[in-house]
Amino acid sequence: MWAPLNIPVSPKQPFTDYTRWRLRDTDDGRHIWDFLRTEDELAARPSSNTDKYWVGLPLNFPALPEAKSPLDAARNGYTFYKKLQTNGGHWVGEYGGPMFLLPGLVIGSYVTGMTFLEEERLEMIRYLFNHTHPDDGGWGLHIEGHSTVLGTALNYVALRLLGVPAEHPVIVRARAVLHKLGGAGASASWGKFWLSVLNVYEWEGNNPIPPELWLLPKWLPFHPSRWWIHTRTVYVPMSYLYGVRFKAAEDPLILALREELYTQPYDTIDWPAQRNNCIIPPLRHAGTESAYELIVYEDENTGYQTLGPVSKMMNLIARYHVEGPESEAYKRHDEKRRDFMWLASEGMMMCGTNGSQLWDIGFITQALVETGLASDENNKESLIKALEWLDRCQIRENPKYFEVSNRHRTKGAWPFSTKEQGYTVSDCTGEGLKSVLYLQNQLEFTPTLVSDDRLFDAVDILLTMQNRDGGFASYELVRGPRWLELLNPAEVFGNIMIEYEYPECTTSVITSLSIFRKHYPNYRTKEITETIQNAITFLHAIQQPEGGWVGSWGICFTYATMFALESLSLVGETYETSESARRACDFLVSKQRADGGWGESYKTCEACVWIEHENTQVVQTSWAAMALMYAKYPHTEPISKAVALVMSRQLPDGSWAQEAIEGIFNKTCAISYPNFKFSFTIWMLGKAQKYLEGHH
Ligand code: LAN
Repeated sequence: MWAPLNIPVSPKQPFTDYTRWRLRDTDDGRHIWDFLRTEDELAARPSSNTDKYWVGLPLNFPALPEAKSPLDAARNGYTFYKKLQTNGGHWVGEYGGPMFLLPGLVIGSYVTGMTFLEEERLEMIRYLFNHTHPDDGGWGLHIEGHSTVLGTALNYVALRLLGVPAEHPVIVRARAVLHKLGGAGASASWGKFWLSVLNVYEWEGNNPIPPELWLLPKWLPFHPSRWWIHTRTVYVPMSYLYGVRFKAAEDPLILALREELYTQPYDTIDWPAQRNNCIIPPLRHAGTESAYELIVYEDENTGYQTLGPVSKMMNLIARYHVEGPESEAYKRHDEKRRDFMWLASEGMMMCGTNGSQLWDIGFITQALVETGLASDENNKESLIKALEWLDRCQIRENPKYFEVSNRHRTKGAWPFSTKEQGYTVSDCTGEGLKSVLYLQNQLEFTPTLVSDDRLFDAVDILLTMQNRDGGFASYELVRGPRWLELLNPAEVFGNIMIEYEYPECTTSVITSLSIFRKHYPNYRTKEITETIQNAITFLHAIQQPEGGWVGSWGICFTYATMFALESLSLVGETYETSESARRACDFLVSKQRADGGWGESYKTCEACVWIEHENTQVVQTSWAAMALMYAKYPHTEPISKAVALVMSRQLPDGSWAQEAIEGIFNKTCAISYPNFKFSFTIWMLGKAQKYLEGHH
């Protein structure tokens, strides 16, 4: 058990001194929050705008001259946003939203004997207090979701492990919800898994997670190497920990939790009868061995952060189980937990990845070049710094174990967050490539840092990622059959068993290759042309009859339709020339609200039909207006109304306030992209200036 803490009841005020938190600024873009204890440390590290902004301390920037035009407003927006750029050149940002990640961090740390700073514990507690559902005091799958057993059981446990007593009012209220919902035994399978690791739920109550699958021949259509990379990367350590039946040592807190989590005494629970393991022990041993091998490869290839936050904590437990707390692996894992921990105004959370660095720098740099703001004298230095960061972020080699660990190549790719994380993502490579082309080839004052050969590497890798019907998936080619989805064991997520082709990934490849070929018309010309054509065919095929495209990673129609119309425009399809573009514009215009903006709920992503949000959103309004402009929509009114709405919500210092959550994954889980409220507003406003001038 960790040392006792004094826990205030109301989470409205910080539990720690917020003026002492600093975000470490590393060249490679790692995000680590340090708490400074001594006066010497404070003197050595004065707090930056970035520190203050992200924890919600006042910046007190002066009001900017009132914007008279969309471009003025865009410029004001960047005047603000530029002050948040790090010395390393990228922008930091919160990447929270999911409510099933922090419990993994806490449970994994607890069972392996890792600790947290007292301040980290206090702020994690505060974050969970602040995100109880206002109606009942439980927790859901993500911060805007209704209470579920999974969310409530796991976050309840996290709070108790962090040191909140069973009688604390937040805990009492949460326990009542948990019992009302049926107790922890009714949790989705991932919850049962974590509770088993903690030894407050019996392994017999889990469906089998056999590591032996790894021993099957790879040609089998359901072999785990064919699953979506996130699912299989989580499955590796899960099957290992299931295979060895990992259990934390009993202690008084664990014994207490066993009584708190269920509606009946622990001993009287009828755990589903121990299943007949049809697989004999030597095979189990071989299965766990090969799972362990994959765990080690994954750790070494990602600097011990792994592909994502779920596998991160499971790999850590497996390494502890085999190598113990004195090992190098243990130390490296311990340290890397902090890359996922993020401090916000409402406390400390665990993020969906170690950040969204590449993604954010990609959009803002393209926005600045397209709007012309890049050439403002006082923005030049900022753009050079951004290019330097993009240069450092490109992955230059294939990973060490990429064949044995079933990975796609990486040489030439850009990742979603940092180079160290090291995974190829199709659209991150597309956006990285575009940004570099914009900054290096379209501006006069920037140095050439990324050589032609390295740009060709990026193109080469994109060309390896097209699927037969022309679409692009996220990290790899689609490797498995669709029916595998029937075996999806995670009840709370949809479409996670295999890769799927996504509109966003496909459009990013279309746009980046189209822009690339303008600058390098002789490189792999024929293949690039064919790739673009096939991707466009795919894009047409997945357009909804009503005219929109369903987004998979952003909410929702406005997001994907913007990218789709950008892609179509690059091959000459616009409102005047293409039925498809026309249908898309008409669809979007039909959803514009009387106030000039757009607003769609995250629920749209699961329903695949438009569901209105209660409020108009500046980010979605920007996406919709950009979509119309890409398609050269002939009537200016919807666009000028959108501009007016976005300008009316701009604050005197040039920024915009945070509105509803922007992103989504696996159909159901919302995730934050707080930097979108800068990149897409600025981009749209600057673009609108040119568009509206062109129509006068
Ligand atoms: C992400 C974040 C980025 C996102 C985009 C680049 C935006 C997208 O266009 C392609 C897919 C990708 C890379 C993506 C995939 C799934 C991720 C990694 C996430 C949504 C962030 C968190 C999520 C991950 C699966 C969370 C852990 C949960 C599990 C179900 C394992």
